[in-house]
Amino acid sequence: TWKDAIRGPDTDTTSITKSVVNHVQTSLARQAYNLDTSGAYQAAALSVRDNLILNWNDTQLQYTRKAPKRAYYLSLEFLMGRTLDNAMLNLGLKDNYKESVDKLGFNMEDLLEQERDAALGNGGLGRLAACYLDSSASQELPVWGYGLRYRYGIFQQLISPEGQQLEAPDPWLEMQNPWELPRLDVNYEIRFYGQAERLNDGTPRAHWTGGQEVLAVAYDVMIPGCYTKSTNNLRLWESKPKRGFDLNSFNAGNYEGAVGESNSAFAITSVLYPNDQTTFGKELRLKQQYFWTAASLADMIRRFKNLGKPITDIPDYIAIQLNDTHPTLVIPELMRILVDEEDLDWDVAWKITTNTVFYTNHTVLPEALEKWPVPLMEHLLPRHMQIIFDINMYALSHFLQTVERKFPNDRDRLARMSLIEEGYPQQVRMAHLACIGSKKVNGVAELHSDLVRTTILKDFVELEGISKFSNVTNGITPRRWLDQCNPELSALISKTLKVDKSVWLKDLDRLEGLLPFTEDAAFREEWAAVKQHNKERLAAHVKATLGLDINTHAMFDVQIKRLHEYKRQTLNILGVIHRYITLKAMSPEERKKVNPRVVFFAGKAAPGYYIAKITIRLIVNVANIINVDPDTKDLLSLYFLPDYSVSLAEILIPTSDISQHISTAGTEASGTSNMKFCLNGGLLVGTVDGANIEIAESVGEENVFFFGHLTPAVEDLRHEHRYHPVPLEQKCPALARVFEKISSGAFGDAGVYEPLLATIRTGDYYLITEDFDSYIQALAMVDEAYLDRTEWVKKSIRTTARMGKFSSDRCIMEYADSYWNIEPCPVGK
Ligand code: 26Y
Repeated sequence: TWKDAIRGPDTDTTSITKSVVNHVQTSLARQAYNLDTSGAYQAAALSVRDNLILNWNDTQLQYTRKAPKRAYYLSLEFLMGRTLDNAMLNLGLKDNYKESVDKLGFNMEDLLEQERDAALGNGGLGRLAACYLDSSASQELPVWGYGLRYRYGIFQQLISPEGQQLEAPDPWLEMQNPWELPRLDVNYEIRFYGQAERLNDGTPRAHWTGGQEVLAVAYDVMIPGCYTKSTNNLRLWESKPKRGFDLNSFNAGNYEGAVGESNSAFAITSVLYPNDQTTFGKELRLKQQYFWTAASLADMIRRFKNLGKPITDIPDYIAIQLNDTHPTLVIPELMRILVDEEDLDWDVAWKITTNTVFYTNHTVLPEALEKWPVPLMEHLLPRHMQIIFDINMYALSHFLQTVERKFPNDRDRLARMSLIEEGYPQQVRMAHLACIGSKKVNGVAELHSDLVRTTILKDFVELEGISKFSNVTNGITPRRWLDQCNPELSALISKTLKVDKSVWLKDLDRLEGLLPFTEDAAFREEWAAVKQHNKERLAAHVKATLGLDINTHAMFDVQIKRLHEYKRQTLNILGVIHRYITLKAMSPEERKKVNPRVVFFAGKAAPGYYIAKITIRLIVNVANIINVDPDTKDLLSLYFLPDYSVSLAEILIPTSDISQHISTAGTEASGTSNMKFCLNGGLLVGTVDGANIEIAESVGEENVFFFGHLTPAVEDLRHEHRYHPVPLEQKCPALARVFEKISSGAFGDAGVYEPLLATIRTGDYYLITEDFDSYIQALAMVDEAYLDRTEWVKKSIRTTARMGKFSSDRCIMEYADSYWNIEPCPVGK
């Protein structure tokens, strides 16, 4: 069985207890009799880690022996969350560890709470990368992740009593981190600045010299597959100075100069940029991008060279997946290595590059498309700037001929397609570079991939053909997002299907076997009881951490994601106020018929995102008023849970009756939390956007609450708002009443919210006024559907049962087969 295959000989409870105690006494150098919870966590983690290390070694040895083609997933963000629970579950050792920890006088739940989240990401893109690593290892595929080891992850969010978001640093490495292995011997020198001189000897070569050199040092994070020995690697780079500091300057009395250079090396990997989908042309960010892509590529090429194959074989052994444009510099960097260092012809180098690299786009929002000023790029990376200009000439002159043939006299088209956007300053368009440098380009849901093909990369589709541009709809790992976060539901599913979870967690379509049980009243009761327990688990957590009492007999309505205008948390909070006004106007008799509702928000705002921060303020202040209003508090309450994280999501998601995914149509590329909620039996309230559409196709449209305008209408509506504005009172009287309430000072100083309200009154780019009425209607339909609790539970079961498509195992298989062309490389076969 898989158990024998992946476990070492010493995984019975007695041996585990020994191993934990041994780690207490040796690794931690502590006495077993006065151990605190934190020490117990550390020791248990080190003991679990021993298993991972053995599997990791075997896996990597196998890769070296078999030399399969490998895929490398380059992402500036990996939102891993906690590791201990996930590792024990994937190893199938959780019960044993629980028993041992019990014997030692500790509670496993308390131990798990000791671990800090590894929060090296902002949101969806970073968490997707983490799910993909889990699925790659679980399917025994030779895939490594490459990222940065930020000393500070995403900031900690504090909410002041007035509702202001405050940011505190996230020193996640303060306690020792048992999940990483420092590889101080694996390091590369990375150059910045300096001079690039073309040789002009008939070759395209140049010499890049001078400038600053820093060291990239590897830290390896083990990625255990589920119920397999396969354990992959996530290699994170840390920056440090090439050598301590400049002793000459120091001796000459230039102390600051001596230390300055060394500090600037450490600075590169000091902190994750907390901007999600809003670009900031900051030099340090570009430095991060180059530092990471150059170190990762050097590492891949060193490994490739060990195979002793000709350099032109690179595409047969390496596939590089770009998680958005952030790692696009691998394209010019690979060209630099091939041309300047390997002395290849430009054409040959370009062919190798464009057969090795793949690009996933995650957004069509203009403000999230990366552009770097040419002067900055020239200064920091002079050789790469030359290469980008050369690619532009080379690719575009090829294009030029085709374009001229296909679209004679179309000068605009060339300007639109250029890698360089004209202006002061000129800017490098990273999405264009990623596109022409890649073998394939994909979006992350059907609608989004269509938008990529018809809007931002339209010209490239017309030139290169549609087959290069395709879709891989996102997915989530059912290990973390069902088995780990909702153990009761997982157990109920196994019991009902009469199938061990080791089977259905890796073949999620099996959930369809639940469908016949919708007619089984006893099963429905168990299903509902699990949801109830999960609500109580959250309520206990909120009581313990925030001291608040939550009504667990209400409907739970959840919106948790980064704060962003396009995601429209504003629509939700304005809807809550509308509900409050409606309740206040009711008679006590009428109120008795209303089903109680608890609304949860959580999410971080980028520190410089003013409107998003006002939205948080409004939510908190509305909560402060309505949660104490004796007329309504039992029927409607509202919570903004601070410091949203992967761990908080794991407690919140299993509680939801409904969750909200209400972006303006055409703006949310996919969304992935929508999948997490539905997998846990929460129904979806949403717009016809991103993966919501495919979720509805799978679970049945009768089981989702859709509202709002469709994508094709959005452009025209925006145009109308700009050129033929209609006063709010006329356009949407219900919303006008909500605005009046806010402006009356009902939720504190009205002036505070004015800039937020103004974005809606004038312009309304995200179409709040257009969708408000149908949004309120959708919520009314939710209320109505909830009255028939039997039917509601059936909807919940059907939803879970039909979510098989959204396992990230399916996504990774698609990438492996249709993009990377890699195969499983299981240990010991
Ligand atoms: C350029 C920089 C400021 C930047 C930083 C972070 C740009 C974008 C991002 C993050 C983007 C992101 O998280 N996109 C999300 O990717 C998810 C996974 O594909 C999608 O589900 C989600 O719809 C999309 O918004």
